[in-house]
Amino acid sequence: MKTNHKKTVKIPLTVDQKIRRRTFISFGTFLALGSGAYVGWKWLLNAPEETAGITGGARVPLRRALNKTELFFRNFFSNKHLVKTYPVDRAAKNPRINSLIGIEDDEDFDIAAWKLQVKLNNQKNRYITIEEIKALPKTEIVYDFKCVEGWDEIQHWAGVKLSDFLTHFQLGNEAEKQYMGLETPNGAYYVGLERESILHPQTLLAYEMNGKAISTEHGAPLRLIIPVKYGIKNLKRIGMMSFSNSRPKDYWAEQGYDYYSGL
Ligand SMILES: Nc1nc2c(c(=O)[nH]1)N[C@H]1C(S)=C(S)[C@@H](COP(=O)(O)O)O[C@H]1N2
Ligand SMILES: [Mo]
Repeated sequence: MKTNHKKTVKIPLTVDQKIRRRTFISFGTFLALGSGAYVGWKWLLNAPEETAGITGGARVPLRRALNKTELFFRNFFSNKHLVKTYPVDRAAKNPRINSLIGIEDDEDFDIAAWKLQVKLNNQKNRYITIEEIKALPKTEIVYDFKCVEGWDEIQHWAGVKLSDFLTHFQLGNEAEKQYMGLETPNGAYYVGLERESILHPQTLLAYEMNGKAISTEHGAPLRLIIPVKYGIKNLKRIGMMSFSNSRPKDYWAEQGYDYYSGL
């Protein structure tokens, strides 16, 4: 006698069942991803705030990720990579004026008495006049200046290469430090910059724009032109220069902007 093989018959799912199954799967996926995101968000939210001060106080893991971008770019940064330059006739004739912190709020400023204050490693100060700076080799650049607020403009600047300035004034030991801090004479606007960017061959202490002395609004008598950074780091009217191995205070980083602000 032959045994009867039990046949398992696959009954096709009805359309209704198919829909229900798909709904179940997609709802399950939604639930899994959703709760994952929620847990992640909770983790970030419960994470302690970064110590206030240098940066705008994001949650520690988030700030850590932002600081990692600085490390990443610093490691891959090459001083041989140059920002694109343009012919002089492409430069804006009346470059825009963006913001005047440390300039319009300083009624006591006397340009004739101005000297650049450099804080040395031995805690002493060195004072350098604009004539001493203008006596150094002049470098010009025409490049696309970019502001984080979303505008850019081709501009023509001239001054001394920051690296030439540091060599000439024997600030080599100071420049060994990881960061440079710059401030306006009244201390109202200030930036911090890492060593690689200050030594970049296109970084200038500028005293001319479009072949003439820089105007007050654009940062007379001396401003920073650092093409590898966004406008926020290009401090106008430099009063004080310092060096350190920890990040100097930075006006916009305190407001939550990226400290590195590189291009
Ligand atoms: N002292 C000082 N420097 C400053 C600023 C400022 O407000 N004060 N603004 C920065 C910003 S956000 C930009 S985009 C550029 C604008 O330079 P400009 O006014 O010469 O175009 O200067 C930078 N340097
Ligand atoms: Mo800016």
